[in-house]
Amino acid sequence: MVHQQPFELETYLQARKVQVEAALAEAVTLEEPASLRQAMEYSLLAGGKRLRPVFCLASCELAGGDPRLALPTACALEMVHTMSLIHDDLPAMDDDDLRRGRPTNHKMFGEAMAILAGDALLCQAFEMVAGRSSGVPAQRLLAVTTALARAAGAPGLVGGQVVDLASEGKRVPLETLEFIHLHKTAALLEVSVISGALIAGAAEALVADLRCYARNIGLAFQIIDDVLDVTADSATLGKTAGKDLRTEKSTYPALLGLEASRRSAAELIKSAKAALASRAEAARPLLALADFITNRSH
Ligand code: GRG
Repeated sequence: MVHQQPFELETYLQARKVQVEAALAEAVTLEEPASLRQAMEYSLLAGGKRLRPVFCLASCELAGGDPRLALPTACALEMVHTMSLIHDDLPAMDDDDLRRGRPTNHKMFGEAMAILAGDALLCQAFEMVAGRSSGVPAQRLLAVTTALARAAGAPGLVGGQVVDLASEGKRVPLETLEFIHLHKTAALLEVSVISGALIAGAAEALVADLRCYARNIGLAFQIIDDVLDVTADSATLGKTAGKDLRTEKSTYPALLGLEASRRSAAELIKSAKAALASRAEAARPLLALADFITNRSH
């Protein structure tokens, strides 16, 4: 009988993070204006879990592709994510002064530069996919570009953020909260998961399973984010804790309570893993990453 070695997520994550950090460090090639480059890199190279790039590389591998071909897209996903954090922290949005353990972009460089650094990162993300992904057939890059544009735009992050802002200070129904989470958070996680597979030329059935996995982990991810806002401190989170309560934001803990929120996230993770159950061996990184989402401390 062959005993399978336990999957070492910590080691896997560390190795992938090193790969992503190295690619990100070289990604911004802009020379002038130096002030813009500095503002872009300040947030892009500020650490973070790098989960979206790791999901992309892991799904590329699962689909039998070479993850090195997915690295530019992995960087693009982190650029869109970083842009959304910079803009989310602005006074006109969530108005925060702490992110990833340091002052937010607008606190360092001013509001105008923070808006522009976000804009530049968003545009460069599309350049990474369309113009810096050598060795990947153009048709696959077109599919990734389209999916990324939808996830970042009105049918994704932007739409979710609009409803989120409109819901502040109100008690919204669970369906509205789910809408916000699916658009603001799950949409980018979904494209992170499927883009690696698209780059590898995965069959439609696998992309559909990955989509189902991703929507479930995406929703669970935001529920846990809401739970951590209540239970963790600012030093651990690297951002201001307890903010949702103070700003009377509708969250899962506010609507359901902490325990029911945790149970709801656990159910979603179970469904996510079930979507990949038939691919057990090749899907080990993604299965372990699903558990990481509920067990994380920040
Ligand atoms: C301008 C196209 C455009 C979009 C901006 C501001 C905005 C629209 C959307 C806000 C999206 C947002 C900030 C969602 C929160 C997602 C979330 C849970 C972030 C935390 O992600 P982690 O925990 O952070 O992966 P790290 O720092 O580890 O990367």
